[in-house]
Amino acid sequence: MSEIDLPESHPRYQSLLTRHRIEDGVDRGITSRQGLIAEGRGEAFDYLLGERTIPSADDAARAAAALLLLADRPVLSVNGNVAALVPEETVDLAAAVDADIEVNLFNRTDERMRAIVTHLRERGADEAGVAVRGLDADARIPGLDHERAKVDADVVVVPLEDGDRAEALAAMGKSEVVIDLNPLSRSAQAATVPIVDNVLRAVPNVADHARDLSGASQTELEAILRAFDADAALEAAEDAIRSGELD
Ligand code: PTJ
Repeated sequence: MSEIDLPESHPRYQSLLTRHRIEDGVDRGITSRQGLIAEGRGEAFDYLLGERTIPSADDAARAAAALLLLADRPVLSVNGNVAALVPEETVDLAAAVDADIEVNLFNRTDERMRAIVTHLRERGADEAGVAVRGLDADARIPGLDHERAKVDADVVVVPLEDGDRAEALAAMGKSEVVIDLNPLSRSAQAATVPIVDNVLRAVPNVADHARDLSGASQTELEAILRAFDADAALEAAEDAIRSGELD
């Protein structure tokens, strides 16, 4: 049994766990009400994908790990949905690739910023020595009229992001890893490495690949990245969704 009182073997386990975490996130002032809607949209895509990591998404997760290990200043961006769904996993990924975490909210309020920073610190960031930033935002992403924290990184992981921000980051010349269940979203299309998968599976998967690649040379990491084709990965995901090969 687990936090939702269902065995992991239950066919709706992952979906019910996700809903529970998002609801709880709203109750705790971490997730926005729009986050509930975003979750519903994500669930529909995940259902069509068969709630599994398709091979092209696993390749993308490996390429993302290589990109993060090659980065000088990697940053993992966290919003209200990510904080609710994968707090420990995000801290673990940050520790695996030596990244900072930065809280960036679409619907920014100081209360929610503080709640998320505290939540991540309590969920292992302080213990792992992972910096959680965002409260001291000074530089803004140009071209966005809503308030967003600074991004002074060379590689940014943006899970579940809205398209404006992903496009603005791409225009700034950042390398972006986007985790989004919708291969047609502007975020996924703007990404250097789009991972079409649920954050619940993708974040730990990237961390596993990073640990696996920790001894790889720069040349090997660059070769993994060169072999990755973002357009082909998006097409493979769209095919999987449209052909709907459900078990
Ligand atoms: O906490 P805030 O204020 O920063 O707000 C966060 C949300 C997610 C509400 C905000 O960024 C937003 O409105 O996003 P969108 O435009 O609804 O886009 C969310 C994208 O994430 C959609 O393409 C969904 O398919 C996708 N998505 C939803 N749940 C998941 C997901 N992708 C991966 N894993 C999920 N669990």
